[in-house]
Amino acid sequence: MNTSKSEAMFAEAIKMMPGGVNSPVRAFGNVGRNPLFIKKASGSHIYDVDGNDYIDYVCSWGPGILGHAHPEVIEAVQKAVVDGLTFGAPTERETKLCHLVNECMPSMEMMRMVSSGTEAVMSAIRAARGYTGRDKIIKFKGCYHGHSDGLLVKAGSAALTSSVPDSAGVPKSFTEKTLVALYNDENSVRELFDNNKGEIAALIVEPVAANMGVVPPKEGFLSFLREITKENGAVLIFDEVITGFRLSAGGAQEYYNIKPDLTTLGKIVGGGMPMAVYGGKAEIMKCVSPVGKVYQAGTLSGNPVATAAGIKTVELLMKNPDIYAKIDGNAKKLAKAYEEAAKKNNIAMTVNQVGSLLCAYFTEQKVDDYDKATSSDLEAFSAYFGKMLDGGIYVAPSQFEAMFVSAAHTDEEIQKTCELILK
Ligand code: HOZ
Repeated sequence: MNTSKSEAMFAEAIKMMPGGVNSPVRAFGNVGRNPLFIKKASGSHIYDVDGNDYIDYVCSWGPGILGHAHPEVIEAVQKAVVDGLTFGAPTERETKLCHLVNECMPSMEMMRMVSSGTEAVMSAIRAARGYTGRDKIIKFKGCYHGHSDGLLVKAGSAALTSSVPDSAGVPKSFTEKTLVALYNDENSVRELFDNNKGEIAALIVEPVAANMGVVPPKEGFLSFLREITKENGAVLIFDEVITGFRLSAGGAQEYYNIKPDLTTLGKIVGGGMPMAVYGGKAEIMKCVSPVGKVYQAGTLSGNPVATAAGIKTVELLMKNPDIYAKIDGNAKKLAKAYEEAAKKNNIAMTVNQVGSLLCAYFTEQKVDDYDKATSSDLEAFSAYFGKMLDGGIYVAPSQFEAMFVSAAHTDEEIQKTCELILK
């Protein structure tokens, strides 16, 4: 496979950007390769600048549930663009998107649009603190909620593979109100609530942890979180930046039938444009400025082009609920292929799959938390990644990211992927 143009572009990029990239995981740092520079993407395929064509299971880390450059989404964006790129003033589209989100996730009675998942989470936590008048929050080891200072504690995603669990540059005092519990471990949560009575503003969780690979919640874990937060007067925040509109149109909260107090959305809700949302109980959201005293603002918040892409994407998902059975079924086929390949080649492997999210870990342990996820053999992962890439399949260049299946993946492509996995 010729990647000479990508190599040349990378050599230039590293002079100008740390690692040559604008987000660390893209640097392919832990898989012994240099990143591919992408020219375009369409449907289930992504094409690099050397003309190589890959079946894509990164899907821009989640937004591409309909496949890349869906014609109806592109048309909506093109129509919006000619009227102007940004106004910094209200548009009708923002309210329309709010109604669609509320229809899918009734727990989101009121909401705010921002520009990234990081911003959504940061703002939701501020709202929870303003509402409760308390300072401490609980997060889970291995759950990733963006790169704001207070949340870069035992985070997942690239913070796992870069071997810097807690980022440099974050003052200790900024994270001292962030308490860390163990995912899927009820006792660890109970202990934190018991030891910090009346002090916890919020508990934030990825309902399916998808930044340490893919780790589903144990049965009853999410309802336990619902109960204990209620008992302690703390706000339950579901970080659905990945799971929102992916596990179902109503996200993980519909999939597991749990109603959080606040939710953060990103990725799919912007239809591939930089947009995210936070929202939930009106009583809490009314604490946000200008109604309440919790400040949050942004020039590009509720951007007219991003809202056009988001509206069309959400409408298409709502109109075509069969998509979910299809992508779930295809993810199951892939999971089965991994399991068969592991058996055939006598490789220690555990496969986790929830809806269209999946992850194969190179470990024989059942992966239900951070420590087990990080027991995966990363050299074996690198070898597997190289085999897939050379075979024309683009999967995340990190063990601790999910594999995303989209509605654009055809049966033939799933079959081709299964065959390569089994090779
Ligand atoms: N934190 C994102 C993955 N979980 C980063 C995605 C990107 O590099 O675009």
